[in-house]
Amino acid sequence: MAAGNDAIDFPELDGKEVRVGIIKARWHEDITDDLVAGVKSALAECGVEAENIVESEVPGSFELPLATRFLALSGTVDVIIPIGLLIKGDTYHFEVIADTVTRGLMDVGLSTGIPVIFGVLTVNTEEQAKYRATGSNNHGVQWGKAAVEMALLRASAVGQKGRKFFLGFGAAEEVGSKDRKSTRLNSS
Ligand code: DLZ
Repeated sequence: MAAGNDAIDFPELDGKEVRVGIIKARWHEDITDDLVAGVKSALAECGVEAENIVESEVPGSFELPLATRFLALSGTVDVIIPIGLLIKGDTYHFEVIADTVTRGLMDVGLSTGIPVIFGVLTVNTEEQAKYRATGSNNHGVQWGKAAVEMALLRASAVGQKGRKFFLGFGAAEEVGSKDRKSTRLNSS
């Protein structure tokens, strides 16, 4: 059975108007940095402009859902890729937070309508993590492509391709490419 990046094919994806948020957790940072690099290589391949990529970070994976929600509500991005690594250790930490973080991230996508990609590796060992964060098996690559695909799906679903929704926080008008107009939900 195909695994990793061989497990899925992506169509041609035109990301030139897509704005992407990346939030990295700093636990196991050498590996989450590699995952971010994988994401960025896929975004570049899809034509996402560097100026349309917003990057932020949090201490650990537990902080990812709230940070993702803040960014989703800012109205400044079309899709968010939270990136973290949870390694099963000697304590009960992994069991306590793996499901919670997953559910939290899913909830942000469903409640805000901004697609959230699941960029959290949940593994038993550091070796497993490294295998999934390097070379042709870098899972960040499929997360980046999934992000562009979901952003385009949302644009098509809401019928507002190329426009932003202002959902509550932040200064949406100040971010993104300059020739694109911001819009408020209830503007005339
Ligand atoms: C505390 C902790 C532990 C033990 N392990 C991890 C981990 O493997 N991956 C990760 O992203 N974060 C870990 N953390 C930190 C928590 O996610 C969180 O940052 C702290 O508990 C502070 O809320």
